[in-house]
Amino acid sequence: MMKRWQALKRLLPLLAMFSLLLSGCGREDLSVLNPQGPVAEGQLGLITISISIMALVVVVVFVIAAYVLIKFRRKPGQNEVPVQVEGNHKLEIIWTAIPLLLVIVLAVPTIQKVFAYGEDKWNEEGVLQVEVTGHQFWWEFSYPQYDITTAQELLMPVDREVALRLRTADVLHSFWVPSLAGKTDTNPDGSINHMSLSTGNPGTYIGKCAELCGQSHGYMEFRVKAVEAEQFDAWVEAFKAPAVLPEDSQLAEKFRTNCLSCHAVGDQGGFLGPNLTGIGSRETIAGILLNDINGAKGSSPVKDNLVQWLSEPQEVKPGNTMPDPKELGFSDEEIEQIADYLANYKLDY
Ligand code: HEC
Ligand SMILES: [Cu+2]
Repeated sequence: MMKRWQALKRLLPLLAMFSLLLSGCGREDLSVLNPQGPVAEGQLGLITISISIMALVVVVVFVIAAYVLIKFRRKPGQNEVPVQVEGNHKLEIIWTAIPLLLVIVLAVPTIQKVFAYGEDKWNEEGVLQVEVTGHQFWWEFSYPQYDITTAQELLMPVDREVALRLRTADVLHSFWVPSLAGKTDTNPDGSINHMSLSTGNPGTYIGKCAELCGQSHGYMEFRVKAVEAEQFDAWVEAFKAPAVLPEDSQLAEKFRTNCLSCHAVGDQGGFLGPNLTGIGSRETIAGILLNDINGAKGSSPVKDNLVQWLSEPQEVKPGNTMPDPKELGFSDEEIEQIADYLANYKLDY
């Protein structure tokens, strides 16, 4: 007895460490336990049903096991072999029927919801259509109804259903916004997956790629920003304004030839990289450097983050496909100027 206690005592610090480690896993903003829309609410319902059934089974089994262990244990002086029982129809039927019933109770709502949430609502009246494309390691959002393509931040109006068509430009990714809906894979076989989401609460909801997709998979974050309908309309209008380029014409030319081969601003440029229109009013740079006044060092966190990204893109997101601007011939000073230009490229909405 004494020995066992000593061994346990030695394990205690280890157990304490594990519980500390695990407590670090919870991120408030990535929790499914605080749903902000009907889809996430339904999914939380499924979690609740399955955990309740599981807990019920565990409790019943443990109570029966404890009862049997105590009641039928060998008592002092009791040496004869107890009566041996083989087969009991009643019991066998009971312990087959109950699990079957539990599985049915779990399966019916699960199958219903899995199909309902993956339904194609693209052509339903009044929905906002958004095409989602996963890239290593960023998200592209296109709004065919408005002829807009943006990245990293999916802006949506509150109280309007958003129908999503999901695909990938390269490997398997998974679109997941814990507070609103998910997860839905983007398949490399060219097929398109559907899902929908909506919320009545304005706010910023964090999303994450939920399918290991390469070196910087863990940094493949995005935001879903729900705003009032008027604000959404203002964003659409601001987005469609003519492109803003750096004021210095030499720098503008350098930016156009080196950066707009992949990036777009306004109606100019390409789509191999994230659209940079209005990047100064986004909440992140590259989806992972937070433009939060309290979080970043300087007086302009957006600019600081841009400088950091443009100076060492491979440090921020190892394995990403953007070339190092320094290798494209940009000096530290020019990076500073480009960062300044992009930080001030804001959309008024
Ligand atoms: C070969 C294509 C390519 C070129 C050229 C290129 N980029 Fe990029 N850029 C990318 C890709 C791809 C990403 C997304 C990286 C990621 O997040 O995984 C990116 C990301 C960015 C971001 C962050 C975007 C966001 O949504 O937060 C900025 C800012 C940026 N690039 C600026 C520049 C500038 C300035 C230049 C010119 C010096 C440039 N890029 C040249 C492909 C390119
Ligand atoms: Cu991914």
